[in-house]
Amino acid sequence: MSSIELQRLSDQFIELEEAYNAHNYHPLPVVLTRGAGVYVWDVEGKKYYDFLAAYSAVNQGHCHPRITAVLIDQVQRLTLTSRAFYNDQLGAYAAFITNYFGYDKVLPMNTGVEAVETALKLCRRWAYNVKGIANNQAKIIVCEGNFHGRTTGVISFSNDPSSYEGFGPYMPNYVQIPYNDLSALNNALQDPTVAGFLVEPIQGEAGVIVPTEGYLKQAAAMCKEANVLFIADEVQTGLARTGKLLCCDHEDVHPDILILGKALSGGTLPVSAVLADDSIMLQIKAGEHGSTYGGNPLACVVAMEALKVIKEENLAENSLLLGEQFRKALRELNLPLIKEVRGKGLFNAIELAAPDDHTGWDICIKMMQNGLLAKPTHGNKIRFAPPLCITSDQLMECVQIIKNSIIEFSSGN
Ligand code: IF1
Repeated sequence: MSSIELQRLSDQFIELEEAYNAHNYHPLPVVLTRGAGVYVWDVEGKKYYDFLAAYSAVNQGHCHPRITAVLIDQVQRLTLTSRAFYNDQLGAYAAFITNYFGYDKVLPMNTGVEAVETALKLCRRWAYNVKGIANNQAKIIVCEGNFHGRTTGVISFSNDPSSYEGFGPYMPNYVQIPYNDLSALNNALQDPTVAGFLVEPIQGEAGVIVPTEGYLKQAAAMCKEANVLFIADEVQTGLARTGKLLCCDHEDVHPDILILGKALSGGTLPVSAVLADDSIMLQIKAGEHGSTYGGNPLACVVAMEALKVIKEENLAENSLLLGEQFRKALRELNLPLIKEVRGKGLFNAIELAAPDDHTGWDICIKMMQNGLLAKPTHGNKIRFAPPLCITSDQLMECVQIIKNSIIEFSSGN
């Protein structure tokens, strides 16, 4: 087919989606049809480096053979029983993941936001049953710039209008404080009706905002002192993304409630999890919380294999080492348009010295034309988060693509 015919092919897929799918996203104009490791291919046969990794849901790489193998085996045997009955995979998975992260219990859910909502319910139930806060009075501290998902409950404590505007009324009793501000946290913790502090160890959607060294450690200690639960949302920062198994591990913080999602399934199907010890987890009794697919046998086998791959392929170590290389190489480009390079492990972003909010998009279009896919966040920041199986040579090739794309953009090519 000619390049015109191929472009027409992509357009047909785009037009079909525009015609029948909700317009709740603004995707880059690329139609993907295959993925393997760090690569994805579009319908025209063009190959790209995937530097978004489905928002860190394919840390293990696209279509990891070990994960797809256990999925294919289980999907032909038993996919879903509901929790009305036991199944032969959930117990093994629960034992595996609680041991893997060092908690008494796991509550399995599906999407990240369901796990966040579950953590909030656990925190409130603990507040009433254990801390002794009066019923319906529990408050939870959250940070400005947060992103924890898109349910009406969770957007109630967002301060990003694109997340909450026009979806009210909102859930009360959330206290917003500035991120990375221990004094503000200390003040908020003086309120005896505070039950929990929900925080992203690095704020992803806000543009990979890395807090000051020691922030998480001191915040966790202050919460302990105030008998408030430290709740870490590691949906995006967890599972080796930042160069440790959990981002909290950089400061030896063990959250009271740990929230996982995304790469927990290696990008095959929605699998999330909430981990906590018995004093918290057993405050929810039979019939008081759940979901149709939570803990389904297919999710269990996939998640176990996805977790094994992370450790056996040393993805955290690779992320830590290559993240350093990536930030160093980007900084050494000395490109005027790059105002800041920040991140931890292979969870990075650049902030552009651009006054408008379309420069990020325009540069992502250039990088797409040059074979690398990334997405801007809040206009002038571009997140770079490839699968953690990327090699140093591949990473350096991507630095060249980023460099050439920014130079082409700057010179108007
Ligand atoms: C979108 C980004 C947004 C998350 C954290 C919970 C969830 C997410 C820290 C909810 C989800 C996704 C959602 C997706 C784009 C992406 C995202 F930060 F990763 F870039 F939106 F901010 N906690 N993040 O990052 O998990 O329910 O989606 O499984 O909604 O546009 P989910």
